[in-house]
Amino acid sequence: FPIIRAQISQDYIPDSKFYKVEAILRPWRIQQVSSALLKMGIRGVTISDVRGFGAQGGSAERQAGSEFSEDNFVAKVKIEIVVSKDQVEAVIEKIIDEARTGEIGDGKIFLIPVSDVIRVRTGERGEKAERMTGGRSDMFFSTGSSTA
Ligand code: AKG
Repeated sequence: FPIIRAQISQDYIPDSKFYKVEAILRPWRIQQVSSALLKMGIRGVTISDVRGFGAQGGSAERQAGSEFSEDNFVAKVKIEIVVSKDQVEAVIEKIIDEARTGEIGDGKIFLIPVSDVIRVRTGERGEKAERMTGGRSDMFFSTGSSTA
C-alpha cells in the first residue's frame, strides 16, 4: 500500500463531499502538472487556455516576455479537477509542487464546493459518478465493483 499523504479532512466551509480544484497556472508547467496528477491516480482533468491578470495588473517586474499579449493580459492555463474531499489536499500539494517557480505569476488555486457529480453515460450520481476505474480510489481500495 502506498502511503496516503495529506488525507487531511480540512474543515472547508461550506462542507461538501466533492470539491473542484481550479488552478490558474503557467502554460509551460501544465504538462508537468497533469502528468504528475495522472501518476497519483487523478482522472478527469479539464484544461482551458485563458488570459488574465492578478495583483500585478498583468506586469511582472522581471520581464515583459512572450507570456504577455498586446493588451497586458497574461496567457495562463486553467486546470479544473473535481475530486472527493479526502483527495483535495493531495491534489493541491501536487499542483504546488509541480507548478511553483517562486516567481511572480505562478498563479492561484481556488477550491469550490461541488453539489453533485453526474455521469452522462449512466446517469450515476455522487461517489459512483466521481470515481473512475484506474483512478486514485482504485489504488487504495478494492471495491470489487466497476464504476467506469
Ligand atoms: C499579475 O498580474 O498579478 C501577474 O502576476 C503578472 C505576471 C505573470 O503572470 O507572469
